[in-house]
Amino acid sequence: VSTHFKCRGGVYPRSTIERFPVPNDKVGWSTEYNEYKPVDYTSPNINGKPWADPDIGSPNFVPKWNMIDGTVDRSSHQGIYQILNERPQNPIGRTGISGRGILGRWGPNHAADPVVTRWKRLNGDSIENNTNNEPILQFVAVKRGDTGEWALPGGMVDPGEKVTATAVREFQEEAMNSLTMSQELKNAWTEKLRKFFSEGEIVYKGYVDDWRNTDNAWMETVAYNFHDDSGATVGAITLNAGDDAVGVRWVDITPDIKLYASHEGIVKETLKRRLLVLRGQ
Ligand code: RP5
Ligand code: MG
Ligand code: MG
Repeated sequence: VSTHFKCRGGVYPRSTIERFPVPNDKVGWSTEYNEYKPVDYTSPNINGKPWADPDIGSPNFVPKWNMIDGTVDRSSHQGIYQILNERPQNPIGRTGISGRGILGRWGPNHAADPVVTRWKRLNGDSIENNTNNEPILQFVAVKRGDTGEWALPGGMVDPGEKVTATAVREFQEEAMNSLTMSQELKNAWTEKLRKFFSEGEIVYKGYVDDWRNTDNAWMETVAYNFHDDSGATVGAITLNAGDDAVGVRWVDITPDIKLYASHEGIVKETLKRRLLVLRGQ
């Protein structure tokens, strides 16, 4: 991502605050924009939440920017971010709103995204082709409860959690509804899918153009591709939307696909890589 669009313009999520307009040529911090006066907004709902930072200036809050800070990773996949007036600055640029908005962390808010794929098949065996005679790759998408958009079933990295573990946990929560399973059933599934989920490959790492981003808080992710080549493991299970997901299904990765945040780019990159592997390149 060299710029951002989805976190510019319009009303900030779950608020009535209008973002200050940021034209394309005024995104970068190095471009002068004297009129720029974003509203400072940190949602009162994140106050005191265990996953949220205290306010900057709070007596016991001594964040270590740009590094691992205890169990919280405050380093960015984008490189070193700047601190201005004690606040981290969005590495892409202006968003029209300052503060943390509804994000818990100042600076990077780390997430993980599972890109679970299979080839589209006809009657279970032959692989279906598109008009260019290329096989069609499908991925597991969830319908997000907040925006209603289709998205990768990703989520936030818990303090101290390994990022790969987050990707697998979020898939199980949002696409398999593991949160309502008995511990026994959950363990059985974990065991059954252990090998499948141990063979993930990173397809993207970095900034996410998420509508919640602000000038001082933003989403970053690591997206892992877990591919079911034969379609016999995850490709064959019954999907079940859970947690904040309100729908789940296999979606064809087509050129005109529209998804939440920067997820189109991530699934298209996954398709490119899978086709290369398929052709033995
Ligand atoms: C996106 O938000 C990430 O790519 C990930 O999919 C998601 C994490 O946030 P929640 O799903 O927990 O809201 O930026
Ligand atoms: Mg989740
Ligand atoms: Mg999620």
